[in-house]
Amino acid sequence: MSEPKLYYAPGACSLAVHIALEEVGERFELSRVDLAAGQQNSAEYLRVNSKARVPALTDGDWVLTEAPAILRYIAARHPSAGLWPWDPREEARCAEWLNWLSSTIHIAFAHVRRASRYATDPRAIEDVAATAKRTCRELWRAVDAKIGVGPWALGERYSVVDPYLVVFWTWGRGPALGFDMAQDFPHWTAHAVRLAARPAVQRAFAREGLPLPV
Ligand SMILES: N[C@@H](CCC(=O)N[C@@H](CS)C(=O)NCC(=O)O)C(=O)O
Repeated sequence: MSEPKLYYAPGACSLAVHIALEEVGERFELSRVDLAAGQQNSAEYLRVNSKARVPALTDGDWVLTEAPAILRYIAARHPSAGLWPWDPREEARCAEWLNWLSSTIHIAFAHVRRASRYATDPRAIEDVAATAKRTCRELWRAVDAKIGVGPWALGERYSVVDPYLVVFWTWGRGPALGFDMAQDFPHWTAHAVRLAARPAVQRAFAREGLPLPV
């Protein structure tokens, strides 16, 4: 096996992949993409991922994009780490979470953070962002209820869903949403704090310069 390279941006959804790589103990390289500087649109990066997004995982000439697919790949490559359940119902539950997070939760947040992609009139852009923020609050509440007492998203089993979830938890506390995570989403916050006790999570947060959930 050669050493994979993760293209990431600090605090972006690539953080989930970064944590998963740390969890399985695989040697990997990190390559930072400066999103604020628009590096995702550079010719050099577009040759890696023509979709102009992070994460991308490369292994020699082989490139994989889309966070859920990369998480599944890392877990499948290291079955002994147990990050992906192989029981049909548990596996389906895992896929259900990943799909919801990437197709609904992430996209709702994108309407707040990148509202100008969804409207052109300045007032419409403002409205898209404000409406999406309310939608995010409802979705954040739904995630909180679905996590329940955990301890993990799938119950007793820690899986790739858990590091993916913490990404959205950090976005909740960030400036675009500014939610009081501990007060408004206590189950999700307990989950994030539990996650923060894991050495793999601590290494990834430290490397990306992010404060751990408290
Ligand atoms: N569907 C993709 C979405 C990736 C994505 O939107 N990544 C964001 C960071 S969280 C990004 O690269 N944004 C740069 C941009 O929007 O220009 C996935 O799940 O991996």
